Amino acid sequence: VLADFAPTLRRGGLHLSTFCQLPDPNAIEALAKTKLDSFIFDMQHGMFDEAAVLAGVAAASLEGKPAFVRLPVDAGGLASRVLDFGAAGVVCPMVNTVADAERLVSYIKFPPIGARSWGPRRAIPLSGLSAPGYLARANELTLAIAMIETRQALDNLDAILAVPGVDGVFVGPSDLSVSLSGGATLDSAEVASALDHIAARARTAGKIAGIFAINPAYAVDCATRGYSFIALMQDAMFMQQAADGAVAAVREK
Ligand code: 3PY
Ligand code: MG
Repeated sequence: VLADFAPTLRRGGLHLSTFCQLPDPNAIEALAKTKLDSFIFDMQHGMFDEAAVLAGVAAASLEGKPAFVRLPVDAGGLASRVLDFGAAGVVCPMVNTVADAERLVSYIKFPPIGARSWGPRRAIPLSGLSAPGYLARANELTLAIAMIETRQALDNLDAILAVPGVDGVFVGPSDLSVSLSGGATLDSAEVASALDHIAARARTAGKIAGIFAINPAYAVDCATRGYSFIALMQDAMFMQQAADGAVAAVREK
């Protein structure tokens, strides 16, 4: 599960993930049967706790799909733990400074890049590697992704991208808009104009450019702008939109 996706993602191939906020492993099993490439279990705004991450990684891996985890704010220590559970990488919200990025890397990468503690109980069997093999390849295979979602993060973008061990950045368009507009809107025009810049700086740094896309049209636009790691909508949105679409198709007859 770990071995396949990271090199493709690093090469900039389109990778379509989604945010999972509903922690039931049956829901993840169902989504794992779709053409989505991976999942991001959301411990920040979704209902995922550690037990749900553990069960969710199992459900996703039944279909050979990687599962990332978005951490709560200021919970970097959880990063090593979810990697030990077999998560393929960590998406960390509100990485605003070089110090934030370095702290993230310290939890995710083994020395010499970081200071991750050894104990990949679940990660080793899921990776199909031996313990020495996992130690040798974990820094390459498990991803540290820093969310860029404030004006401060935007100002520090190049420095954050330059931190060794940061594999990529991931735009949170809503928080970025809230920050850039001083709390005025979720839909600031300034975000749209920052999107090309962020993708271009990430690609120049040789790092992954990721973003959350609220709908397919936005995802297509982001892919055109150079984003390759796209979280396409959220699990509950898929359910609601499919249900409303089906109901409308019947009522409109
Ligand atoms: C944001 O838009 O702020 C996000 O975090 C998307 O998940
Ligand atoms: Mg956000």
